[in-house]
Amino acid sequence: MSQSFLQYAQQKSKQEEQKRVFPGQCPFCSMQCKMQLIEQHVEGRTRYQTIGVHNPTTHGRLCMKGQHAHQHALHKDRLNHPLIKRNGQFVKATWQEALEEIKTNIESLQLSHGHDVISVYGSASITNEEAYLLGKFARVALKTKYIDYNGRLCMSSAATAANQTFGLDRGLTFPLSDIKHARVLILVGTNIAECQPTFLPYIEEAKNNGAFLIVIDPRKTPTAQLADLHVSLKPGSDAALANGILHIMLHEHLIDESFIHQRTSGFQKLKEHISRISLPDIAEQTGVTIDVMQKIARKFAQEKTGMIFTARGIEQQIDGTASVRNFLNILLVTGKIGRFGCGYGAITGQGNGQGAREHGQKADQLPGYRDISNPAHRKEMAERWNIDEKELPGKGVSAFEMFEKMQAGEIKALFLMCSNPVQSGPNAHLIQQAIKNLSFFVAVDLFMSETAALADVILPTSSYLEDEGTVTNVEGRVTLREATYPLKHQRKHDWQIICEIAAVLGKGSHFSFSSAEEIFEELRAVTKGAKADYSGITYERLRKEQGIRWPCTHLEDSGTERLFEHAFSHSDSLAKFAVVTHEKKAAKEPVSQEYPLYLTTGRVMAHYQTGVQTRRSTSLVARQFEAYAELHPDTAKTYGLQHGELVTIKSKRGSVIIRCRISDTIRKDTVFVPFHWSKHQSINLLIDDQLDPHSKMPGFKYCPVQLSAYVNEKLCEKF
Ligand SMILES: Nc1nc2c(c(=O)[nH]1)N[C@H]1C(S)=C(S)[C@@H](COP(=O)(O)OP(=O)(O)OC[C@H]3O[C@@H](n4cnc5c(=O)[nH]c(N)nc54)[C@H](O)[C@@H]3O)O[C@H]1N2
Ligand SMILES: Nc1nc2c(c(=O)[nH]1)N[C@H]1C(S)=C(S)[C@@H](COP(=O)(O)OP(=O)(O)OC[C@H]3O[C@@H](n4cnc5c(=O)[nH]c(N)nc54)[C@H](O)[C@@H]3O)O[C@H]1N2
Ligand code: SF4
Ligand SMILES: [Mo]
Repeated sequence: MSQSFLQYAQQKSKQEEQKRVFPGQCPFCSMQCKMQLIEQHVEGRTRYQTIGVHNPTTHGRLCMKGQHAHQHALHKDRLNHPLIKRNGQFVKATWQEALEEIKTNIESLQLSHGHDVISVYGSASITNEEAYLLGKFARVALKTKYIDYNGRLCMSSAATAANQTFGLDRGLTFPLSDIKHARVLILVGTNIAECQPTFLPYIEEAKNNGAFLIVIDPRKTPTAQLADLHVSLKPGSDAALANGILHIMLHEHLIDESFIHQRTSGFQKLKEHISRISLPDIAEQTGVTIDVMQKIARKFAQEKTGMIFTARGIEQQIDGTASVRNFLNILLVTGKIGRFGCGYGAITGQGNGQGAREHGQKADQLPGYRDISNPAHRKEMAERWNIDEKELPGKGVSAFEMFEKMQAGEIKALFLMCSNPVQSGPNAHLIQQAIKNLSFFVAVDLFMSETAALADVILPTSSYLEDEGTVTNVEGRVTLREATYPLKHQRKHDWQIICEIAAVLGKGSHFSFSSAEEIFEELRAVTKGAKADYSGITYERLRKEQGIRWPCTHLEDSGTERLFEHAFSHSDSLAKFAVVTHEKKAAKEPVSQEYPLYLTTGRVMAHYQTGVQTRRSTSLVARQFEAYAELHPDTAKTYGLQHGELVTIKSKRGSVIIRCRISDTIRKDTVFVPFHWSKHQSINLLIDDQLDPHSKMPGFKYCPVQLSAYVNEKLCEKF
């Protein structure tokens, strides 16, 4: 007995010896759960396991995506060395060859066509250091005005709305720990249970304290299932619904007059506008009864505290900015912002959805939320970058508009870092054609994505396990992602790749960084005095304090938990009401006899974005291996469709073939399809490319379609 115990103990200690632990932070959503990868050699085999690590945001929780993230990071499909396309085939190249190829092509194109011939497309899945550096690379090394990023398709409507209403855009205006103190929560177009699973306990805590939960979503999602009131509105009708709620609030005098008087401007105009609204019209447009609107208005106004959260359901609309602003109007008329237990939460999406939108990847923006068209901001940044202000390019165009310019031949080259627009952009046919039209295209990725496959040069990069840097999470908390897993093969970090290309283009002196921390030191310095001020944050502090919420203006500053307690960020300190005319919706492609159903798109718990990463994880694929079309049983009956059958879904732009999932969790006039799958399941082949005029967001959540049972004609011919 004692001998076998000894043997056991010896074996155990040997295993422990062979065990290595790597710190990390999940590469997926905006919760940025802290984790550890445990690598263990047992009986000749290496086993991997990811476990959660305690931290102030998620307290050690992980969802299924985080638990299996290492499966894609360690996957055999990872790119190991640069690739150059020769005669239509990718061939293995050295870094020197790849850099030479890039230099020659960029220099000759810019010589013939000017600096703006090249565009840069970035991402909110890279670190703050890399997002900052990419913006600097476009402006200082390439000297092009054309830079934008995938966050344009993600957070731009919420960001624009918050800027217009409050004068500042930070995802949550309060710490997550305040949520439990709110008496009523309104969630608009956000499926937290599947998209930020480790956020959900904060909502549950509020509910346990007696909070009333209202979820506004055309589907009864796992989030909506927790609601005290689920409002299943027609897709695309959020702006109208908010007008209905405002109408009742004003009519029944459910408003906070002293807050409106002291802290806002523009109320009179809103009041006049709302007085002209007809509630029966709103009920017709939204599919929500006046009774339900009354319930929301009364509950939200009468409770002492309340919060409103929005995400892509309301935001990814061609009136997304106006719709969000109309929900912010509700916060303002009831005085539920700037005090404890109240506020606005734009649920950020990608891991660095917050930070990556602050530091210069946007077409109109310089680091720290500076404005590229503001002469004072330009002067400041030119000085800090040690360039002449005249050399600093002006404002470019948004993500999708860059593809339009590629198609038109005006932009002839693209440097793409960490995105897969062929699958994630609207009107995917056009994006594909635009990319094929390029003279030169460089993609930096972990894998041969659908978009990278079209590149002339692919550069292999490091994953979350290997790449250290800071990431700003959903509550505006800047966190340090430690990463010590060895960088294998010929892979390089995104920031190293940027620096090396800058060097071959003769701009090395502006990009002479040898670590992420060195870049962060520059980012701190240049954001001093800007709206998104990181100047008080250091790696050392982040390690010690486990994250700091910006603005943080000096080393003794503990950061900012709650925004707008005393003043909003507009120069007059007031928040601005917006008049939102929901009739503008007429600009949207209408449902018609030919295209009678609304298509809306989104996510499932097991997969992430275009699926390039999660479709390579066996555990996640096992949970969901293909796309599906969620349909109401009555709709399925109308079209003669059975659960599990294939259906063709067609819009004016294209069609896809997808398996039906029949469920009464969705409206009868609506079909839902997740966007994680490619080829004939790529739902963006159907989505229109009309953009919100303020944020330039496409309408991913609204598209008139028709359905028909899929018939395989080739197969039919055989019988
Ligand atoms: N599992 C998973 N988690 C993720 C991601 C992922 O890909 N997979 N991606 C991350 C990213 S980048 C983002 S941006 C977030 C997205 O997070 P969410 O915005 O929560 O996710 P979506 O599924 O895109 O859309 C949310 C909901 O909007 C609803 N909706 C559709 N149309 C309308 C409408 O007209 N009005 C209203 N009110 N609601 C509507 C949909 O039914 C859906 O349930 O998730 C992040 N987390
Ligand atoms: N129909 C529809 N379309 C949508 C949406 C929707 O709800 N419906 N949502 C939109 C939203 S919110 C978003 S955020 C976009 C997302 O759209 P994309 O940005 O296109 O999606 P990802 O799949 O995250 O693409 C990231 C790519 O970068 C690679 N990658 C991962 N990590 C790294 C890294 O560290 N460095 C580099 N260089 N590469 C890396 C991955 O392998 C992958 O190929 O899609 C948008 N498109
Ligand atoms: S996907 Fe989001 S919630 Fe899930 S483990 Fe990763 S960061 Fe956490
Ligand atoms: Mo996103």
